[in-house]
Amino acid sequence: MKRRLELLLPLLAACAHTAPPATTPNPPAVEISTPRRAWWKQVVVYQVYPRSFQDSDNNGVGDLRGIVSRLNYIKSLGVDVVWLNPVYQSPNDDNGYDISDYRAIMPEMGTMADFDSLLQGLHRRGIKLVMDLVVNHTSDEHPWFQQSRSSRTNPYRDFYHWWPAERGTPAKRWSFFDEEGSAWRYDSTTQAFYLHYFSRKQPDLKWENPRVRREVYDIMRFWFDKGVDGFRMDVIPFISKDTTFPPLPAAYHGDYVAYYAKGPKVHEYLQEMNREVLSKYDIMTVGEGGGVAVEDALKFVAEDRHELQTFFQFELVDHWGRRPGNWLYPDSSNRSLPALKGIFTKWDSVFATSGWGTVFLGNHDQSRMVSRYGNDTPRYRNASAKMLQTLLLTMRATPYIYDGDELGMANIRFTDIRDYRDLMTINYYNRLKREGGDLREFLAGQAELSRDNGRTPMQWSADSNAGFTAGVPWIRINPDYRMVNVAAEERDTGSVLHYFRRMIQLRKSEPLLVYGKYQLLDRENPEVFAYTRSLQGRTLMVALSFSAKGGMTALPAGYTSGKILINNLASSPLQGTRLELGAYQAVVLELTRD
Ligand code: TEU
Repeated sequence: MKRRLELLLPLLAACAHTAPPATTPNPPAVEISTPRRAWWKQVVVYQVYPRSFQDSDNNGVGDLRGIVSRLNYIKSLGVDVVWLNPVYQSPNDDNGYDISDYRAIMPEMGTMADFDSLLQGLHRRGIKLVMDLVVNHTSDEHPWFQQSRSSRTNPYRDFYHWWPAERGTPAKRWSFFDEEGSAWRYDSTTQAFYLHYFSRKQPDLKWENPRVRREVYDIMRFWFDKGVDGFRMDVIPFISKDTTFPPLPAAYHGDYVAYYAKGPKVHEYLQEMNREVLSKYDIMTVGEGGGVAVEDALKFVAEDRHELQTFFQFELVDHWGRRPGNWLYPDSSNRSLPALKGIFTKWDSVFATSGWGTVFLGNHDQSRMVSRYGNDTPRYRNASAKMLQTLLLTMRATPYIYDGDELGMANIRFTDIRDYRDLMTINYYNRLKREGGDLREFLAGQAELSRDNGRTPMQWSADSNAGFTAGVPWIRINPDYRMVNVAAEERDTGSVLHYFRRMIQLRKSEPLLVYGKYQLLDRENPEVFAYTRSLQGRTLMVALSFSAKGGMTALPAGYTSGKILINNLASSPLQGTRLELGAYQAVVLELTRD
């Protein structure tokens, strides 16, 4: 029956859209929005940042065998998929996002045999593995680039974007990481500039060349044939370029990322990739969708486009608490709970009838979620970390949890530039220094926002170096590890870790939390984010206090009581049909009408 209903849904949707009378603003709210089911919509994904997860050979860098030794822990969380950041051969200018051999493992991470045992170990435990696919650019040490730069007539010349110097200086393109800000780098060997949206050691591949695309598809097949279960595709909307390289159109001044994400052939290439590779395997795909505006979202993920299944949207993480126009600096006035709710609600509605969303609040490019969206002071850290987990696990979207966030790990807040390892922070600092900028202000901002906040090692125990390594860790360990670590949280049933496991169990036992319709409540409430999720006559309500002062809200009209399914504090917030939430309180209730 359920299956038949699903088959009917697109039909119902089509009917609902046939020419309503001119006066009807919206089609009636029939439950046409129940999405088709798929395994990759139901999973909870756990992101493992391999450099910082577990070191097995005491060189201070996490590695594959280290992850293998922690598989039972990963299994115990209840997650279904691991997304692994790049472990391929790389000179590590950008921690593996600069690949010099796509079919080899970098020695710091181990060997291909170690990779195989990780894949088998995960599969034996019923966990899938998603790899990072970084193909907008390679390392400048990749043999393709070595060939390409060697002469203008080399067969690999056309694997990258070159601008011959006799044509003058190319039109400005901004780089995310470059010390001088430009995405063009002059190379004297052939007297030409090459394009690099990221660091000068990350030249952009020329997707316009069909040989490049064939190589990429071969790499993808290599990993799928090994048994990996999907790809997270790094900056995938950037792959297509207008190769005439005109001046950046005025509409994109101040937002070059949006321009990069709108290349003329991006959809043609993704459709080809889907036809050639993705459609042949039962796998999952998630594109890193930086720069993709909400109105373009479905072009990437609507089922009938045959491109990707999902992507990460950056509207929240790129702007929340950041200075408009320069994301390296914080701006605490640039955060309001109604705005945050608006973003979640808008993105939910995009995928109401086709496509599918993702939700995340932290990853290896972000500071820690509890520090950024919650409150990491000792008094509120646990409650606010649990509250944010509740949000992630009750949205209609595939949730991604970054390692350490299941413990409530917080920002380390480096104050000395020598502690930083991230080229983005270091290069920008050097540039500012050269230009005589305000270094103190910059460092104060990075203490809150730097990517290294999210890259400090996993905190396993109160032993030395948090049980991460017996060597010298590649980046400092947050000194709070003595309090916040896996071993301590395992012992304490009230810990963030225990709550995380309960919350995952709740999501997995309630298909409603995956597929149910989302409805925002109490839109303007400045302290409480509340919404319902409903499916087949049942309704759950989620109420989250984003404030140390707590907050008030109420059951939606028509409901008289609620049964608490999960609560991150000991006290019940229910007072009749009102909810009086404590500081950072989070509850999920099943609503009833008497
Ligand atoms: O990140 C791309 C990146 O810089 C985004 O975080 C960007 O700020 C966003 O898309 C803009 O909206 C990816 C990787 O996650 C990162 O670690 C790499 O450094 C980068 O690509 C280069 O490969």
